[in-house]
Amino acid sequence: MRTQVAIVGAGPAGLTLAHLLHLEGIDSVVLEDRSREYVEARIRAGVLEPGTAELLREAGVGARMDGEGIVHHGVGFQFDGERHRIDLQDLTGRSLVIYGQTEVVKDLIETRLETGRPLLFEVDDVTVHELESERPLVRFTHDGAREELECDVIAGCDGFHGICRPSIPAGVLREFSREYPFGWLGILAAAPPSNDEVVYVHNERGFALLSLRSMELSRLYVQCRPDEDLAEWTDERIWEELRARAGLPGRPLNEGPVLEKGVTGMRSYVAEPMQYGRLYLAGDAAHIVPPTGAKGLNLAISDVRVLAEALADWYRTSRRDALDGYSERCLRRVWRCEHFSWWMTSMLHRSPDADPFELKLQLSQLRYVMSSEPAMRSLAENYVGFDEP
Ligand code: FAS
Ligand code: PHB
Repeated sequence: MRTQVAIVGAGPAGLTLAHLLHLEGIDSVVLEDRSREYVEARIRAGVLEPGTAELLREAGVGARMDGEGIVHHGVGFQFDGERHRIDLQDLTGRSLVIYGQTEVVKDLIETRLETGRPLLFEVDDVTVHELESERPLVRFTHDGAREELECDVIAGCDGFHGICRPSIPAGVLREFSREYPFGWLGILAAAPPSNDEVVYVHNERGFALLSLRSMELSRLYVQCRPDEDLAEWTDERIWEELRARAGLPGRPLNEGPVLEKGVTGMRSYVAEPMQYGRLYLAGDAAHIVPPTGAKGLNLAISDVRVLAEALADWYRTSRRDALDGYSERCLRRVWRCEHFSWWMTSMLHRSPDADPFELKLQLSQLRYVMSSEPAMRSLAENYVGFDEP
């Protein structure tokens, strides 16, 4: 088999890259180790920055998002028994689209299959080779046959636990990371959202997040231990904890059947550089942010926008400067998002060994942000994201 760009991973990064390349007339093959059903069923992110929404529209993949997505002009914060709102539209002139990552992935898969270009599910034993040469190789097993894919470039879009980043020789990468002593227990509930917009809740019992997927589906999270045993969290216990943390007099939470629940660990992680020879890393394969800033999915899309432009430039002009500058250009935005996600996480979560001093600092910071327009504007511009990827 031969192609121009071999893409490992059919998450938002890999699928978006494949389509952006297709629009440039660049051929690719997408290799995914899970089944289509598994990939389409993963409940993950929900907040699309305007830049992400615009890219999907421009790429012709935004119709269902515009039909079913919910536009949010603001974001809520709740602490000390009070609800506050930051008006994103007023402060930045930009708004968000609430549209599940699950739906984005379904739209991208549908679009890919319509092009007739290769998207192989349930591939096994993917390995990458000859990264320093001009003819890198991807080997994999599909339908019981061992295949070899020759290409010009490999895009490692295989997430944090993929094989591409670890294929870079030892000593090349500088890795930066922080593990958090807590995680999120997330539920999808058949209950109309109690809130019009996403609400971040600071509470002495721990963080909670009130989000949604539609006017009938709530997406809710409570901070928990990173190694939480899901079996210990009955639906009733989850609702009880959400009421205790996020309930306000006169603002009851709408409750309903829990359709899906899961625990997500939290870490900050960056691998530098995001490229080695003919291998380019994008999305979670290169960096991870705690979901408190709603950046993970948006960063992945931003990386592949830069990579697709750089590859198109190279194929058009044989000039390599955009490709050679890929990592440096992405990392500027990556580190801005890493800092913002860390800052939001530190301000809103109660670490297990938290002392009263930390609580006082957090409340002081939250009160300051909600009472100062420059501070609100700073949070708002980070939350809606920046134009320059
Ligand atoms: P992904 O991990 O989405 O995709 C990688 C793909 O590569 C997967 O389909 C995987 O099956 C495949 N793959 C892995 N190894 C492979 C191999 N060896 N061969 C072939 N394929 C391979 N972000 C937010 O903004 N908000 C959230 O609320 C949020 N919640 C999250 C919850 C969970 C449980 C997780 C894990 C992440 C969450 N994220 C959230 C972050 C998430 O949205 C990621 O940022 C986003 O999926 C990144 O997209 P990709 O880089 O494409 O990686
Ligand atoms: C979500 O809707 O899943 C969501 C919203 C905001 C976040 C993280 C997740 O910061």
